[in-house]
Amino acid sequence: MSDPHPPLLRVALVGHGFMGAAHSQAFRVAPRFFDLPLTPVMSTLVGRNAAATTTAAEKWGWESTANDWHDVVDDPAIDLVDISSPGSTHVEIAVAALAAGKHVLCEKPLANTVAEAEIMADAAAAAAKKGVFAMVGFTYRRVPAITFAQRLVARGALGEIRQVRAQYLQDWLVDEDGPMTWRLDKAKAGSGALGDIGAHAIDAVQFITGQTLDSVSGLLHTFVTERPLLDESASQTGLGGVASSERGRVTVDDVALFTAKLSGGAIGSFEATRFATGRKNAFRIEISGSEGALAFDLERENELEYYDGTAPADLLGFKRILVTEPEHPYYANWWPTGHTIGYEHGFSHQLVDLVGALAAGSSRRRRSPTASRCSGCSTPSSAAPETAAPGPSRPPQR
Ligand code: SOE
Repeated sequence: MSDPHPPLLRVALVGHGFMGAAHSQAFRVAPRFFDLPLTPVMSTLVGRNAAATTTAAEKWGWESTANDWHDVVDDPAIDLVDISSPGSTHVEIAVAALAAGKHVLCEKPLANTVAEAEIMADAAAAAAKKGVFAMVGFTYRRVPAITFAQRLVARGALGEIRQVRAQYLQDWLVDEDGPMTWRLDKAKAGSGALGDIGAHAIDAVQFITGQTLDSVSGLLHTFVTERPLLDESASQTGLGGVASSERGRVTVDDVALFTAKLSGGAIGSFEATRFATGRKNAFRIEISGSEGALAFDLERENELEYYDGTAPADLLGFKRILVTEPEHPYYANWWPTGHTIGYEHGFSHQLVDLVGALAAGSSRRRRSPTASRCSGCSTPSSAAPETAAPGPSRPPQR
């Protein structure tokens, strides 16, 4: 039986952009679907811009705000510091938080340089001796299909792993007038596609195969070296911004390509790009073993393809497994069998339309299907065309 009143875990989140929103959503939702042994309390949201931080805190339900991360590191009430700010801030915050006895969750890439990462690893090792916990936010390890892929490899379903292919393909920088955000500034982000999305490819491959990357050979390339600067106040919010007429220098890679040798004898090819025209968030991994293979694509995140090379010849072929069964990792706490992760958002959209219709008054067209009987009408009410849903605020931007 789970504890009906688990102890509290008072959290401070640093950053309220794209990742801040994603982490806030996790703190709200996870305790409602999973019986957690500690109850996260959304205590303090930290951001430099006071107005933007207050707005984000109210939106997500954080109890209070701070505009300097030292405040939460010094606050004895805080148990966990979640670092979702740009990479350049990670080392200082993480080391101080660990030294103050706070548990730390730090977004990837962990640090902007190897030297910083080593300092953080040492701080985490020292803190661990005092029972303080540190973790890097490689969320894709927790996509049920990826966790399941790792389990299949670990139980020998693929035999000896020989080759891996990992691609993380996005296209949000194809427009050369797309503005400079902090993600294009090496001083803040550390690197471009390599650290932002290539890091996921590297981590997922190491996680699934249980092998580390021993040696690599590759290239980095930047196609667009100057971009319009963002209006400073807007860029701090992480919620988009207005491009100014000035241009700034892009100091990170647009594309990273490399091959690697893995510790267990496998070889791999990796590609991370923000210039894969038409590909929005295609994170693909294929693992080829002596007895089988796996293929995953984040754009179909509820699926895993599995090839059993030991099957009778007339049955050979990739099989699509829908990773939505109670037997699959994490899944049992979500929805009944087959109801994909993502199913829940239909209900959110329904609520958006319902509330929009209520606010709009009598407009019937917004409420399809309605509960009313449609006598003699030529178009069934359930088929009434929708009007555009009232748009919520813009999504968090990179
Ligand atoms: C966070 O995990 C992250 O890597 C972001 O930093 C990327 O920009 C996003 O595209 C994928 O997720």
